[in-house]
Amino acid sequence: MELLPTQQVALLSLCALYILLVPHHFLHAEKVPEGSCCGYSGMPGTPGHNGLPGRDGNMGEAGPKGEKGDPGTSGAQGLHGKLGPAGPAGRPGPAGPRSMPGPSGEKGEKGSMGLDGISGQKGDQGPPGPPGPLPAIDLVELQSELKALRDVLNKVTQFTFTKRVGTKYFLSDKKSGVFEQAVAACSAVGGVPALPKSQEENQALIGMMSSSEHAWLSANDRTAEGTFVDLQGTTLGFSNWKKGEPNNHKGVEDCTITDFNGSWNDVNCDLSSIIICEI
Ligand code: FUC
Ligand code: CA
Repeated sequence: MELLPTQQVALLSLCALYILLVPHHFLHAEKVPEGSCCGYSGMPGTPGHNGLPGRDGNMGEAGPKGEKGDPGTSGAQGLHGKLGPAGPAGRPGPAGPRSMPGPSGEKGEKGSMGLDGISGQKGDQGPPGPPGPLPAIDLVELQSELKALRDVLNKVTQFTFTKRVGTKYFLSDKKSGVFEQAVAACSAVGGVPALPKSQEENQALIGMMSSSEHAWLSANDRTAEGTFVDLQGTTLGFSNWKKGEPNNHKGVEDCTITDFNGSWNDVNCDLSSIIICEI
């Protein structure tokens, strides 16, 4: 027969009450006078069932302190600190190079009239002025200029005959050849056969020629008959043609020579003439 939960609780309660009361009954049983009671105590009942599980106990006391843990990993790098204060000013640099002395002073004023009534002489020339300000020197430009000068010097000193006019140099060993040989020889020194660009240059050129000589010029009309150009194909800005020239005599004259007088004539390019270069 199944008991309802309330019935089970009532039964258990009765059992508990019995367990509490029966020992008490036995302890006091002797004190009851014989014959005063209505009957004998019964036999102890069978032990009751185990009770239900008790409630959770209270939390225990705090345990002992644990051992020290391992060090943690390094944190990320922090932000930059603030800019520090400016350092102290540096020591003054060494004195710069001394510049060139300035130009001499102007002549002094005429002296005042002397005691004897004769006018005074002009004063002596003043002393040189103080050194002028140092010029700004661009060392890179200076080195480049120096190299260019060396290059020109090396070329110029290779030739027996040289003539400078402005920034141009005419160079020659008075060797002869056809026009193409003149072009090749001049190209070897970074130049071209002579081509005066002014009367001054034309005069300078003939200044290095003897009376019987004629020399090649760069001027030619090989590309377009009648149109004389330089070796870059640029039309001439200056020319000094002899009267009646260029005449393309016999239809075979595409190159140019100058004679000792500086007069130009178109001639056959295969003619032999002296080679004078310009750089
Ligand atoms: C003139 C010149 C020619 C050639 C000839 C002998 O006709 O124009 O170039 O020198 O003389
Ligand atoms: Ca001619």
